Amino acid sequence: MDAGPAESPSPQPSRANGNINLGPSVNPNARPTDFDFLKIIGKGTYGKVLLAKRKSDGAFYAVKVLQKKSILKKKEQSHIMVERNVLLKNVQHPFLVGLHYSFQTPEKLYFVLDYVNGGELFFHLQRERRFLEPRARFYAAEVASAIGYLHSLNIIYRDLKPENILLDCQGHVVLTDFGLCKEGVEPEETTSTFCGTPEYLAPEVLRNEPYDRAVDWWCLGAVLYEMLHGLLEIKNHVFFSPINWDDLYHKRLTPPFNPNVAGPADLKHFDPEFTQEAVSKSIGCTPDTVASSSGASSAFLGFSYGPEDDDVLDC
Ligand code: ISQ
Repeated sequence: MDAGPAESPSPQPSRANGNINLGPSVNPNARPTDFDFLKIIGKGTYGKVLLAKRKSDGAFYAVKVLQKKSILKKKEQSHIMVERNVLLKNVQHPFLVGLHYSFQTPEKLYFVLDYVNGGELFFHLQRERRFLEPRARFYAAEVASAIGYLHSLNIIYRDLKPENILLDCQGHVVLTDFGLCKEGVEPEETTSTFCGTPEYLAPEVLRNEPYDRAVDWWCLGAVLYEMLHGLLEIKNHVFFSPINWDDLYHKRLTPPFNPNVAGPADLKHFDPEFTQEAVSKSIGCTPDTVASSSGASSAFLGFSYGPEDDDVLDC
């Protein structure tokens, strides 16, 4: 923190004058005109993150700007307060984004954060498809270090995913986006608020069941898997971009070629080398006569599979 925090121990928002209590990080003298806002570098549900240059000293920051009106709805507000509290709970770790100070105008909240410009891990992973094991291990270890630290403060991160993992200019991990963290969950305690990105969420979170800090290790496992095995599933490859996979699955796409068969007995597309061969009589025997003599029936228990009676062909 490089701004002298104001005395404000209460974590509760105060709506007097439309002001929100930003707690100890608030810098009462700061204002938006202190900065030149240069670029938008991120967007989320609650606002934007901008690259900003402080006029007084030329320092660069990532300034997260949130619209009060969009967060004053109760649920969302609790997220922001959680974010503020998490960022302020003296949460300081080499791999967690640092909050320098915060301030507000009648319409907006401003969080002045470390600016990191090594890119999203997700971006690098997409470009390189996958990382070799030592590189994946390095990132996973830095993330694990940050997660372990949050857990030591009884904070569950919950929304670990490659988009929230940035790299700093040296290539170290920086975790951002504490808006979805769950505070104050003791080791033996569980919580059940649903939040986060479905792809990476632990099953208990998805099922809305009570969960604990183990969900973060689940997410780390998912991220590590993606780092090692590649982000794409083949279905997301640009080659397949015109394909709607749901339409495809439901056979709503017209095939580019019609085999034009006359009916089930039309075998013109099978190799005559097969179709001209005589069918052995034993193939038509009942299971009893074949299996009982060889003792083979028990070796293939459960092998038979089939629809009930109507084993019909479509054409
Ligand atoms: C810091 N630097 C770059 C981007 C960011 C996005 C969100 C939060 C902090 C950030």
